[in-house]
Amino acid sequence: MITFITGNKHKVIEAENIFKDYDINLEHIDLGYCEPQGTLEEVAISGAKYASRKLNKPVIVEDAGLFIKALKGFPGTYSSYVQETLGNQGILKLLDGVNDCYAEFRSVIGYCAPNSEPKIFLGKVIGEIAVEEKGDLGFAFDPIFYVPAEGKTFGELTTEEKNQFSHRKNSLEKFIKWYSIQ
Ligand code: ITT
Repeated sequence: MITFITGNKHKVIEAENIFKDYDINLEHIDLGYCEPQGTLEEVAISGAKYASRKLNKPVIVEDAGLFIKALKGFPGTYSSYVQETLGNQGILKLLDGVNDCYAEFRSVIGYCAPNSEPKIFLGKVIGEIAVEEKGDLGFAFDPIFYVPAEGKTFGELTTEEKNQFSHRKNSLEKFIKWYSIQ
């Protein structure tokens, strides 16, 4: 049994859908942990270590973000705050008149068991910031994250479809592969 520590219900839905193909039981607890200001990796390491000690259980946490090239990686580690404040319309305004629309989502999974040190697993997906919001599936930045190979934004993909190649799928799959041979 692994406990996924998150306060984001959308992450839980996606993770459950990914884990169902494997023989690993996943439970979810919204423990809340203090996120230091730092990289995704630093946040995942400290969160996983804190939660595994606190609950005395093996846990995973995830720190994720949207990195927009023309904005030098913004909102990156500030993604959650920026989504709540500027929102998708605010991001589209910042990119008004900008040609380079390259962006990537990154997800870092931190795993830790009570008596060991944390391990991290990085997943990415590359795409573009769309000119307008499209689709009402998914959450947060999904309607403005356009995937050229699909011809659709994440907001137009079902959980199953997004889970074929998302940043979260890639980080969780790396974790699952490692965990399965422990
Ligand atoms: P927890 O820390 O409790 O897991 P959170 O929502 O605060 O939940 P993060 O700190 O990892 O999660 O913040 C990442 C933010 O990046 C998240 O709140 C979204 O705004 C955005 N984000 C991450 N993954 C996303 C995805 O798959 N689709 C759309 N937006 C995403």
